[in-house]
Amino acid sequence: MEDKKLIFSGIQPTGTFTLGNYIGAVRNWAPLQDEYNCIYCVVDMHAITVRQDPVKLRQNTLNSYALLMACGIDVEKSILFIQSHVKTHAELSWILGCNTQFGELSRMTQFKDKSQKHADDVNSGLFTYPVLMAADILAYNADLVPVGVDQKQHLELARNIAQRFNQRYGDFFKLPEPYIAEIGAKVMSLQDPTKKMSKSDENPNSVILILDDKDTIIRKFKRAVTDSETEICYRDGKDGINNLMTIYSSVTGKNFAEIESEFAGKGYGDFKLAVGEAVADHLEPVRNEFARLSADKAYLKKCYTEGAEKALRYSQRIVSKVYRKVGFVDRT
Ligand code: ATP
Ligand code: LTN
Repeated sequence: MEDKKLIFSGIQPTGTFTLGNYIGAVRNWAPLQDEYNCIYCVVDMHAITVRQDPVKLRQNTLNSYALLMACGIDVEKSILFIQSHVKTHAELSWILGCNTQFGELSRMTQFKDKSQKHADDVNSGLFTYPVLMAADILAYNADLVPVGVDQKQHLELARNIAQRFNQRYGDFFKLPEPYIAEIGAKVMSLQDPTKKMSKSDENPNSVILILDDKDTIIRKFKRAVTDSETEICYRDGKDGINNLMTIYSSVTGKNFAEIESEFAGKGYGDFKLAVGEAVADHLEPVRNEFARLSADKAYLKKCYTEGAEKALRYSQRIVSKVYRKVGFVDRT
């Protein structure tokens, strides 16, 4: 690889990507491919921190891989692979776990949220989830990590773990920086605009899936919760409208002032319809490309096999050095 900065990011195959995943994370990944060396990963090992049906997990993992390609990740330019195919992630995770404090992990808000949501299965993987995430990033010594704003805390922890390792064993890891989009870093639920739009939301009307068809997308936007006023403008307290404006802005490229004047004097109904149409039109090429790719299983398999080989080769160099640093005996 040429001497460019390295980007790493991952997404869980816990279902079809939402518009939140797309706007907050995945759509920003493709444009980075020319300027940086990029490594992207479907994190199936993270997904099993909450119960998954094995048949669905396998299908969701393959779909997520194809969806990333449909969103413009080019396997000729970037390394795109499935986490469980590359053993260095789990190996490094163990070592990093021995350099992470119980107290640090206890403070993670995602752990608190998810252990409340899945109170019958607060397993140790859920607790050490951020350690595996740090291993994903540090196994490649990545410089930048594009994520939505909800992952900022995990990234800060990854930096702290790297720093502690460097203090104990000598400078080795780079401290990865978050790379967060200015607009759309947190897309909110359409039914409760104070909550983030999430794949695991039980109410399907809260969430736009990027494979939803046009009618479904428009119907969900028509039902979006707003407020009892009439004016379309971005203002504190107008969470629903602010969210719709953010979404509209990120798919059309228009800024908030342009959107306000476009809809001056018009009602919420017109605005919701316009947002629905703009989103559906924007996502149509992604849907078409996904359908094309999913039909070619042999090609997909070739891509993820080669991706895993490249990722293993890259990360193995780094993880071998870590083994030596912590005092493990060379195998050969
Ligand atoms: P789950 O609801 O199953 O926990 P999720 O929808 O949060 O999943 P992840 O796989 O955890 O999805 O996240 C993938 C990427 O999408 C991350 O970078 C995350 O920050 C980003 N992301 C997730 N939800 C949103 C959202 N509502 N707005 C912006 N970015 C988001
Ligand atoms: N925790 C992230 C997914 C994820 C990730 C990563 C993101 C796992 N490993 C490494 C960036 C870098 C999430 O839930 N969105």
